[in-house]
Amino acid sequence: MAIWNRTKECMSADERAELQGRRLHKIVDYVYHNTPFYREKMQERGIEPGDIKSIEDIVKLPFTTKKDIRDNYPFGLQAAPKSEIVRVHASSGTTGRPTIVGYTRKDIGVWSEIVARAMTAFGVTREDSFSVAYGYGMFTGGLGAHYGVENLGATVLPASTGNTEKHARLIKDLAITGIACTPSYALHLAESMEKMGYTKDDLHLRIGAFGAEPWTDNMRREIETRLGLKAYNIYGLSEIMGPGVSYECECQRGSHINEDHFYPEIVNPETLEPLGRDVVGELVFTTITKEGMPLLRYRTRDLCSLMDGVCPCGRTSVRMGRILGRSDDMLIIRGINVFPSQIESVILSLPEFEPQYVLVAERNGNLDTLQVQVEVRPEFFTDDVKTIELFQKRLADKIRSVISINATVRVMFPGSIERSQGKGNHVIDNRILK
Ligand code: DLL
Repeated sequence: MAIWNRTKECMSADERAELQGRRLHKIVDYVYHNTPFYREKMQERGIEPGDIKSIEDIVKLPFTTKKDIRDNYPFGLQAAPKSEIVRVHASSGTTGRPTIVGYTRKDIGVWSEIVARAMTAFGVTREDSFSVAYGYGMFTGGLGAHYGVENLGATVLPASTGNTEKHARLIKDLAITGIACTPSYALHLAESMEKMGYTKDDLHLRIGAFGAEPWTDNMRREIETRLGLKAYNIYGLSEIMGPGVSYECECQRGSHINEDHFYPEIVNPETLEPLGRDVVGELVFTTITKEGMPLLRYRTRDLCSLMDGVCPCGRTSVRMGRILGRSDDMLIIRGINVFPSQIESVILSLPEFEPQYVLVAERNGNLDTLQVQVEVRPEFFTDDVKTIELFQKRLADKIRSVISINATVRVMFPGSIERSQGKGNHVIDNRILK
């Protein structure tokens, strides 16, 4: 398959390290002189831009957290002057102050370049028509994917979220060949299309660019079967850029990081000690070319590992494994770490359940309880209590054997769990309120 930017995506390890070192030095010098926050942090550590000579020197630099960005709301971490900022995005779905990220014209150019790299890796060409069904607006998904698809030269249908029936109809009538949205929305769309009586043969979909939330290989297979396409992972976060920080290629052995723009590290989330790249830990990024709001060693809270080495696709950039969860939304039930994605995998390993579920954590006295509410598939739906109890027991037993956790299972009617247009929310933690 084609490669969008062979020079950058297939660099030798030495060439890349040299480029990263040069860019790191430049960005550190830039933030030192333009962001008082970083100047102070570096002065506290007794370091100056001149101390950062190669990429290995990155460990001398301070970390940055989401709290740092919030504490400097709205524009405290912005390095470029206001006159250079052409776009501002604001993070979605968080409590308190939103995270504001400003982009210069050059930043927008880099962003549309990295998304074009991703789309090319998914096999998108100028002949494709792509529906972008991430939310447009302050969320980075819609506009981020949009600019990349346009840059590549394919046609964009800026569908955004909502209005699912009209969207489904246009996918069919306009012979749309690609779709970019969250995996939860892809399933919702599949369901709506099934209700509208469409079959895979009415559609021309062949490529899906899914991300913005954790998903599993079981979910990938489910979406692929129901929509009749090949599903690829695209990862990103608004603080660093938006979608396109990393992307899968046809080999689907991890997602290639655009390392010439974002330098990744894996650290222990408790001690912040750098870990081996192949160990699961917290992913940290330094933006080495960004002008609007460059970040040094930003703690993503995402847990994953990295894979070095040349991929059979020819790209040499480091790959990240699937996000196993976040170090901050991981549920701890009676001392056991539980990631929603683990439960999802178990649910999908049984034929009677839809991948529509909510995990409800409660505290009874001092004891944590976990309830898994999950929809039964319409074809398995019955009002026979014995059968429903059997379904509940089967799932509870499997969760116990795979994740070593006792959960109660509540089987829900088909269609009764609220569908998400954007990122799915699978966790209700009522313990936090107490
Ligand atoms: O979700 C940017 C994006 C839009 C990525 C569209 C991909 C596609 P935020 O709203 O800032 O930005 O959320 C970032 O979402 O730290 C991860 O926890 C999670 N996330 C994003 N992509 C993936 C993915 C966008 N492919 C946070 N797999 C990140 C798993 C993902 N988690």
